[in-house]
Amino acid sequence: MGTKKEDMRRHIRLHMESTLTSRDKVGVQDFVMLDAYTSESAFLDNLRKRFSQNLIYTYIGTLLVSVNPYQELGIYTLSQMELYEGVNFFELPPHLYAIADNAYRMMCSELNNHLILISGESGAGKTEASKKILQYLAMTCPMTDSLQIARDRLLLSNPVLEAFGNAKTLRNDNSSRFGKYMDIQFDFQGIPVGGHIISYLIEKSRVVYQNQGERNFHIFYQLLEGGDEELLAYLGLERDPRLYKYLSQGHGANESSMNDKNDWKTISNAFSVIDFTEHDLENLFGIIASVLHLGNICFGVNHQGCATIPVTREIKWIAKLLGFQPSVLLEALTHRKIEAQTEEVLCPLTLELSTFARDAMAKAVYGRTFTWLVNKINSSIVNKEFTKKTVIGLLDIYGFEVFDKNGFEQFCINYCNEKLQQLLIERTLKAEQAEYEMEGIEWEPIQYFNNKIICDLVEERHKGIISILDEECIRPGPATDLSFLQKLEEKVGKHAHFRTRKLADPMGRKRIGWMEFQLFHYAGEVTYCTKGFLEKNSDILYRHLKEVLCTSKNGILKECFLVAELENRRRSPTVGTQFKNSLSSLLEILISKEPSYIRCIKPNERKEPSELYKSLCPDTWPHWHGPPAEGVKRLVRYIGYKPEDYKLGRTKIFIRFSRTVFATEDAFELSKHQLAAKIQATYKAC
Ligand code: AD9
Ligand code: MG
Repeated sequence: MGTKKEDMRRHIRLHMESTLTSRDKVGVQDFVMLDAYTSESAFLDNLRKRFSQNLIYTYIGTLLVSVNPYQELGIYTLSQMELYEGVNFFELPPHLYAIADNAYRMMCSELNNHLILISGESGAGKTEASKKILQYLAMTCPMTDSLQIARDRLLLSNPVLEAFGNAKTLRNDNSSRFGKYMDIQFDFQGIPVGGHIISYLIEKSRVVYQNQGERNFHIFYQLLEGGDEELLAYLGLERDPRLYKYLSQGHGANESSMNDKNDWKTISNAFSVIDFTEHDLENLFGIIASVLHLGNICFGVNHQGCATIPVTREIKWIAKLLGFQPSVLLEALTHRKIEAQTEEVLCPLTLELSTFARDAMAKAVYGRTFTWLVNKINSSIVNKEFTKKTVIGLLDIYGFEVFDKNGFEQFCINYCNEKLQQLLIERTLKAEQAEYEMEGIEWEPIQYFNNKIICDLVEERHKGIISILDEECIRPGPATDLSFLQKLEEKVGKHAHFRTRKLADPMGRKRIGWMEFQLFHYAGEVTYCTKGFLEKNSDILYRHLKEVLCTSKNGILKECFLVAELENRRRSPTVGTQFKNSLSSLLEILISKEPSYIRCIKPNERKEPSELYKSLCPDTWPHWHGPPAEGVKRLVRYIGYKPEDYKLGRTKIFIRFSRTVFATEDAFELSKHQLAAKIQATYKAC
């Protein structure tokens, strides 16, 4: 094996040397080697050259840039793993394995904790990268027989968490809807002995509602598609996902590229390895099925305008699976307990509030079950025997995302990405330049946008958007999503990175709705609709429903809903504040470790291989909503047309000099036809 490996390395080195002379064709493997390495166009040009040769990885010093190939490239084989094992970092072409191997060897030699921080927008390849790194470490690190099970559990925790925490969105068919930080623990000999996972804010709203073209969490479809007849009968479920309201709103159930049946097999096997008992699984799928039944409950209205529910099969199934009396559940879904002076009074709910209570129950049950799942996996993978451990931490969060409509979820996700970007800036660009200064080294300052200003805008105590939202959530008197928007205008209206319709210039105004605000993120402008912000931030589950859930005989719910919670009368922190606090703890974890960085890039919006074309102009991305002529004007201004280069007609753009078109083509690697088509399409569509 040793000789074969040496031969391959020699072959690769020879290949690298020969490619040095053809760098015009394949680019350079480290951006630092570019003559104009701080120029954006030289960077893109190099990336494009490499991508066209299926070279998806490039270094910037020790930071790895990865472009999602959207195809299998055969670069994650066992022999590739062996190739990178124990080799000096720059000796072989850039690869995830080199990053993983380097972190591992440094950890072993310096006996300190390491971190691999993977960032990039939604669909850029972070989750795939983190899985590949875990596989690399699992396959190449020394191993003992007794620890093989720990390794298998670590690996198999991934598909289970993905089933419950990932979903199809418009941007990614396997989008992470929770943040994940995983420590891989090693003993003093560098043997992986266990792990520990921390999860961050799962997108619970998806359980009850999905946008057009999107799906609920994979697990629902996997269970219906893969579960055997006996299991489905036990849970009272039909096989067709379209029969369930919580699965059919987005109409994305049957359009997925996911293989739910196969994935069900994978997770069924994983459950047995990770130590889930039959009883655990019975409880777990009892909960998943109950959520589906909950969604199908139909409320009626009595002559007083209050919600009613007949004792339907859904109520009976939920009561059976979760272990309540059907009448108790019925009452809790249609009434609220109000505390009068000496006693509690039952107050009937309107149809709207009952629907709200039902959805709140579904979200709470799913969200807490997810936390239970993470804890259960942790109890199976944490190794308590080894007290002296070093770790490699892997961070894989939900990437920056922009849709046509962005809500509270996107606000949280994008805030999280701002925080990571800030960490990256603080620890790379800023730290490095400060060091040069201290050492008296001559250097050319690199211009970069420091996004701290946006982090502050979101999170600053008493002044930031989260604090303003919290104030609206707890203040007495009628607070609404609109009053929240007005408070924002009042308190952060002058901020350079914030805008509402009222504050925008006349042209920009058309692009912002009455209920919306815009943030100018490091990755682009995002328009958020405030509708639902108050409700989602407060995340209220009526006390009456909580009481019922605390009496559940389902073993998992028993652990998730404790009576002690009912006794605590203090208001729990809002979702926004909890998220802010958990991100602050995450940053402390990250800062305490020796970092390696991977920045993933999404090459196109269509999830297509071999296509590196992103957006001609970030201003018009992802969709331009303003007047068409204005959109085209911005586009051509961004790609560098001079006013004398073009004239705008009523429906067409006339480009005067062919060199203008050619230059644009070169820059964006679009054929003349594609570019013209793109401009025309944008002109017509936008
Ligand atoms: V999100 O923020 O969770 O929405 P990610 O995690 O950045 O996003 P993900 O890793 O899920 O993106 O990648 C999206 C899809 O791109 C995958 O499902 C694969 O189909 C594809 N992909 C990503 N990386 C690779 C790769 N290295 N090789 C082949 C890849 N395909
Ligand atoms: Mg992901």
